[in-house]
Amino acid sequence: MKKLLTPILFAAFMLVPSITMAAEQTVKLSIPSMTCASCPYIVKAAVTKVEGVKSVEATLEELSAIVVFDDTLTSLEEIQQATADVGYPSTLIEGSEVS
Ligand SMILES: [Cu+2]
Repeated sequence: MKKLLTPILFAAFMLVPSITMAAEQTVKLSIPSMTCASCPYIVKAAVTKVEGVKSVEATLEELSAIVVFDDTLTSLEEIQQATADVGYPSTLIEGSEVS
């Protein structure tokens, strides 16, 4: 029984993380053109509409937004396009990409 189960469990452990880790990305964007308390809400609303975006946390204090997205459905470029479309060009904060 033990001899049969071990290879199956090993295969399952090898497969599961590679699937989940490839799909979800977290990026931190610098958005210097946010100037008042409404701006983060506008940015959040625009980015949330992008298909594949799971969460958006925009803060005026840091002039940044942390975006979690499924990289099989969208991309960093599409998210940056969404912020630019509503008047807030954004840039990836160097080294913030967590995969
Ligand atoms: Cu504003």
